[in-house]
Amino acid sequence: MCGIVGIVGHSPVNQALYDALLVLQHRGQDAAGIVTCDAEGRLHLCKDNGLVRDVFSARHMHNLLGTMGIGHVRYPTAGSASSAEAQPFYVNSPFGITLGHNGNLTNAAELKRELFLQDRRHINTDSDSEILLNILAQELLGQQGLELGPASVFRAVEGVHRRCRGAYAVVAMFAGQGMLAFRDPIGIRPVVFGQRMSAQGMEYMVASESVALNTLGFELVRDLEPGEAIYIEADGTLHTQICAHSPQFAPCIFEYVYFARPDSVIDNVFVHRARMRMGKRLGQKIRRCWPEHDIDVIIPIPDTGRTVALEMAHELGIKYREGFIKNRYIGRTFIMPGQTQRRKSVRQKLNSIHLEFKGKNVLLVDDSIVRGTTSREIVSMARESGARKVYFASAAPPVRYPNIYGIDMPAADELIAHNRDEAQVCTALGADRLIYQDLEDLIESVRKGNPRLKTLDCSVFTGEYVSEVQGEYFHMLRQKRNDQAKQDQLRPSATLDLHNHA
Ligand code: PIN
Repeated sequence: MCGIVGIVGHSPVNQALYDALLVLQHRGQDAAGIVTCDAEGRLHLCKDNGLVRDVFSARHMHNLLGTMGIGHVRYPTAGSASSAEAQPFYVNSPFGITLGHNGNLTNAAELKRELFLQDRRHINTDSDSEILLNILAQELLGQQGLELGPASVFRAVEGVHRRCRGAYAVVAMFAGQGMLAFRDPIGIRPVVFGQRMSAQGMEYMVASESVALNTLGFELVRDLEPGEAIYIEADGTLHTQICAHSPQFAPCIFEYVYFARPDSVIDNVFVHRARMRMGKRLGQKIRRCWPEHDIDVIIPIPDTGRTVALEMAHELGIKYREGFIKNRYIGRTFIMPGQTQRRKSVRQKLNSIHLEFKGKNVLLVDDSIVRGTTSREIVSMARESGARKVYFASAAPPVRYPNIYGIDMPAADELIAHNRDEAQVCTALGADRLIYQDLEDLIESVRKGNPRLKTLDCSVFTGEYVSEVQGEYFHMLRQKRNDQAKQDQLRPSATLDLHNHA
């Protein structure tokens, strides 16, 4: 997962872009980058691996001149260890384009071949964002006359939609000309835009999440529609257009489960409210399916688990207690592969308050169970803290299939629920009972906020993908994720940033 931002303002945008990336840091901790464009049309780029606060120094900030710019934070994905893959990417022809992308192209290999053979373009990284940038550049080049303006930009985006498959929320900038943002025709990844009045006129901002607009004093105008593009000229003139022929609308449900910040509104749904509804429905399920339960206390696994657990407790009339304390200062950990280390890292991050567990039947609540390694460790911590019975509830249904739309998830066979039924997952976690949210309830928890959301991408639960995907893609994905895992094990002190996503 990644975060994107772009601003067309009337005063320097370097600080605002930096602040926006800080607010979007949860979407990617692997690398960060900003590119600005000054009054002469010259681009200034700074990007590297690391957290936002570590990538940009005061010196870098001084060099990021101009009133228009874009930024990106990147989540670690398979094969992306090199800083050469930090974004935004740049291509000099035509016009000098820079681009940042959130998502994943499922036909990247084919596009890369096409770019080389037909378009004579060389792709120098394994990043599909570099491919996307070159496709956009090529689509602009292929047009009659070389005028850059809303019409040619939107036609180029149409071309991108025609050629690219998968998920992409994109921000791009044309040197000295303007900023472009667009969303794939299925609207899988989120993008919003907002405006702010300044003394010199209206300023515009696009971002992955509305929270970035809020903190910078921009008013949220709306989400981009699936297949829609927005082009803001350097002087602040705004243009929007739907550039896809038959857009569908199936945004990713996982944004609501835990990726997005709770204070964001995505596709008109308050993320926080969606999580509250998940808790309520999960509570109702327990009342329905386990009326004779003997739960003494509900304990959340911080952070996302809290909202869900609180609503469950309310719904069931059971006590809610904080039983796990998270170390906020954990920072970077040097991980050696293996169970002992994994155990240690969970325990460095979370510690239990014994008295909340001792002699009690506890229900632990988390947003989801993915690999299961953290969850298993937490169940055993609860037992060691003296719990009599340990029950586990997940606000999302079993995650059984790989994500192909830009969420960094392990290969299918590393998912604890892959090829396991619920009872088997419960045993694997070492819990006394496991309660999963029903998919229908999860979907309704989100849809209640916006009934227009007829479909959501739920592929990690169902294995049904909302876009057309070639069978060989899954084979390639398995290879890539497995190869990456092997590589990580070979690195003498493989580093993994232990950010807040378990
Ligand atoms: C935690 C979000 N959430 C916690 C991410 C753990 C799965 N894990 C998914 C649970 S936070 S495991 O809110 O961002 O802090 O099932 O793979 O062990």
